[in-house]
Amino acid sequence: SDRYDPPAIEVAWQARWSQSEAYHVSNDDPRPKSYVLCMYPYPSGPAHQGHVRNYTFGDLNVRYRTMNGEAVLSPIGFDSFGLPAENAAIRTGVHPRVFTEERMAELKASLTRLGAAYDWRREIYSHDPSYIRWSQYLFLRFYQAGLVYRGDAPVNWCPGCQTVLANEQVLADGTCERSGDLVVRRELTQWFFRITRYADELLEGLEDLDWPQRVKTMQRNWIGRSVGAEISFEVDGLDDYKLRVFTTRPDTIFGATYAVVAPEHPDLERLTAPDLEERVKAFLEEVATRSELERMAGEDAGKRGVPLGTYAINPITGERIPIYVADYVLGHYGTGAIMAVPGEDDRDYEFARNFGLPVVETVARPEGFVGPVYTGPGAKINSGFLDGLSVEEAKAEVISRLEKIGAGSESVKYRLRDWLVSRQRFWGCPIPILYCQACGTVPVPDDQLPVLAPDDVEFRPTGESPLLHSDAFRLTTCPRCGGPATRETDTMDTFVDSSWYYLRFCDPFSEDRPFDVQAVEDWMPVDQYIGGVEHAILHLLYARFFTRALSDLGLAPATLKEPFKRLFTQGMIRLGGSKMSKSKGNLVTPQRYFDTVGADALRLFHLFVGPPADDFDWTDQTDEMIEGCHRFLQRVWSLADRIPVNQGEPDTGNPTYLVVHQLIARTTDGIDRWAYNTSVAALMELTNALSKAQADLVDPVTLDYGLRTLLELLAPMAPHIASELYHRRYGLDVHRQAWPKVDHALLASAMVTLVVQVNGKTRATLTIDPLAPEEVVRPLAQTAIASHLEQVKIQRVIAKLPRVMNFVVE
Ligand code: ANZ
Ligand code: ZN
Repeated sequence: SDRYDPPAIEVAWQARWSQSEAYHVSNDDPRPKSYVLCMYPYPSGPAHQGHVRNYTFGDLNVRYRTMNGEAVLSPIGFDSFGLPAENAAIRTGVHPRVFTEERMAELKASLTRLGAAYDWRREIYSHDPSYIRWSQYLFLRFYQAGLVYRGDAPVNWCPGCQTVLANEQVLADGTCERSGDLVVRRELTQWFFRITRYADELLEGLEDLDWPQRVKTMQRNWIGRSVGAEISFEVDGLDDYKLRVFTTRPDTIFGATYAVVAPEHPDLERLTAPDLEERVKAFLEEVATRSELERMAGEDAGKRGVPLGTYAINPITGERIPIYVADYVLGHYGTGAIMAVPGEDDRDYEFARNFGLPVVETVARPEGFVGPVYTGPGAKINSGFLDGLSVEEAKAEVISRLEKIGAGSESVKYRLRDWLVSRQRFWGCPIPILYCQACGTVPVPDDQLPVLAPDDVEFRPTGESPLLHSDAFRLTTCPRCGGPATRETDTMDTFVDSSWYYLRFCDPFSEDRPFDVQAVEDWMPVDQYIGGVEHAILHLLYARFFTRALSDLGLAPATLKEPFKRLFTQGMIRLGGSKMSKSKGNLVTPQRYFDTVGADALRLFHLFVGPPADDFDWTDQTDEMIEGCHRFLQRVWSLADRIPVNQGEPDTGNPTYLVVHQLIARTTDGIDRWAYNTSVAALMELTNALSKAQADLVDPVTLDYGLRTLLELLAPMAPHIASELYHRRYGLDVHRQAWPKVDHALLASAMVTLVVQVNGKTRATLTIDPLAPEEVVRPLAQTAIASHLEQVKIQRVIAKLPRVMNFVVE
């Protein structure tokens, strides 16, 4: 018997998996289909521990589902466009493709070394000309459907560099990181996806998704649906003009003591009295230097503004109120103008105090309330015909009055803005549009796709895309009139690439279309999507938009509305303590562990360290824990050495047999609940139980049965050692075995009664598995006595499992 040598057996099994194409699935596979997907990685070089964690979870799901009899689509690819490669090109002169493909090869090698099982035939990467072609093709379908348009949008503009800057290139003090000049905001014509058309659908679609609540909440807030009213104010001295404001509190209209327009408001000039033009102009120049965040939340936010010298007429009260321009009102939200109610709105109050404007309270304050601004419910006061109504009643009443007099109506607004996809960058998917003097904006014909960037360009630190200076690329002929035309030189946001890659994975083989609709229908939606919470908003929202739009355009199945049925967002790994330093940073690269304790131990550690959704700190003790996982696998190895192969019918009456089934149940339950740490704990327990049984000379067939089951349960978590031992013992591939089935009748007969108490009084009894740990039992117990836990606080839980669980409450 030889010693456990993880690197040797792991590399050997990886070679076998790759040769045997074990995880290739075909679209006509007869088994029930499922689709497990990890967010495709940005190729940043060799894997780091975040990758290891992510792809370990993904691989566990793939192998587990496969053992459960499913045909599992497990593809991978690379989100290979993006800024880092372009910046490296500027620094080193190496072409972004060369740089990117080196990083891709490194990451691919790490993923393979981790033992993750993929159908590599389906690999896709964003910069592949065939992927570019179909990204451009889809862009043009959206364009034809009116879901892509060109419009003006503010960008960060550096007057020194004469170029647009990404947000990351603007320093905290608002200056350019390169020139040191003050960055200003400027309008530029750019391309947009009309995602706002789907705002309501994207909101409603969240309901049925099996996603973490907090991710759904983030998406809801990002879409930001507000119900209120649009109200028209006449402006003194301006005939045929109405200033439209958006408010969520039309009931407060009697307290509107001034109005405000955003600095970007299109009618600002008309609304400015001649003697104030100079002051307004100076104010606008000052505003242009501030970010949106500073405007809304910075110091002095809400206190800056200038009166316009004009007056609006309140359509309900007939009152004349001054109009201001102020930077706490944003140009692109609502109507870009508000009625200000300092009695019931904090920002309005700050501003009113600063400018000495009157405050009128329109809601009765509850007894004991202190403070100038009250935003809660109550009876209307100082509000004419609304007095005595509740806030909600008053809203409805005002809206119906406004409708009668033609001065307003109910209105719904969204925070969500259209998706700006133009990037002034080289390393991205070119936008397939031409500009012709005669014909205007012309889409590149499908048969001229893909539009590819040329290779012979120069990368210079000017901040401008080399495409702008490549005449070979830029100058072309118009496909409509044959006259001279120029190409769009902007490329697409890389989020466009990640908005449809999961569809292409279903059918990366088609040469004549982005994907076969039937293949997408067969595999989609993704049954389990896995990734970081940093993608909770943009990527997931854009992908959901793409799926819905493609479905509506007939390019994806009509029934496919949501791409990701179930989402799991894993916790983050924080580097703690002394490991923070860069010089020691190499201590945590996976390679070091691959070469010593092996991938299986590292995988097991990531599964064992805590609930997968939680963050954890990588500290000086972490190595100790990985070492511990290695020792556990060594115990499994030597146990297999001590237990001879003895196939036959196990003794179902043997206590060891019962333990095996109790632990099958717990391992399976842990996997199904994404509580992998409890599954690993169960396997450790099983190993101990078998060790003891072996020492006690338990029936050899039952022992062998126990060990065989242990290896099957271990297979999705530590696939190499499980494969090796299983193959040595039984000559079979463990990953092709059926997932062990629990003998439920046996477990039921071994169940015990748990008494659930509140402050020592019995309130319920439960039948439980005698080995179930507290974390499994507690939620069951809590549900059983839910009525006794209402309106009390649990102080402590005293558990004497499996007999008693006592909740001490206040
Ligand atoms: C009067 C009022 C009275 C308001 C009151 C609030 C409280 P949400 O919920 O985010 O939709 N508002 C409208 N457009 C704005 C803009 N472009 N920039 C900044 N603020 C704007 O908020 C809607 C409320 O935010 C609107 O209702 C408006 O102030 C302000 F007691 O109108 B309210
Ligand atoms: Zn033309």
